[in-house]
Amino acid sequence: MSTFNFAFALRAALLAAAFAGASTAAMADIKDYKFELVGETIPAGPDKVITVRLVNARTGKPVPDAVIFATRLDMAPDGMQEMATKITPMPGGEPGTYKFKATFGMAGRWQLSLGAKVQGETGTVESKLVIKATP
Ligand SMILES: [Cu+2]
Repeated sequence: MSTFNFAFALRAALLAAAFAGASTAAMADIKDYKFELVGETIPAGPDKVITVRLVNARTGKPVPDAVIFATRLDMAPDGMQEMATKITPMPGGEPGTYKFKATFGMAGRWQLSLGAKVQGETGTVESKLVIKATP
């Protein structure tokens, strides 16, 4: 093998390795992302703050700058799906956590439905979390 051919082969191998690495990273699936509640119980009452964390389940890392576009909070887990309450996004929180304000009109289990778009991923993260409002 001449010096030229060796250099070419080495460069091709490095390129192939770099490409393989890049394509693995790009293959992260939208299903790898999930929401977690930060604290599972909240006292019932007005203007309570709900904090959720969006994580990449493969890496365990929080995911900042997601666009949360669908939210609903109702008492479906206690058979009262018609009992919905307004939910308002709030600024602040650590990167990867998202805060909302809501009024929990009664104690019991509330279901928080969330949808999110993650930067660089196609598809939608959809999640339903159950929050327990305590008396
Ligand atoms: Cu209720």
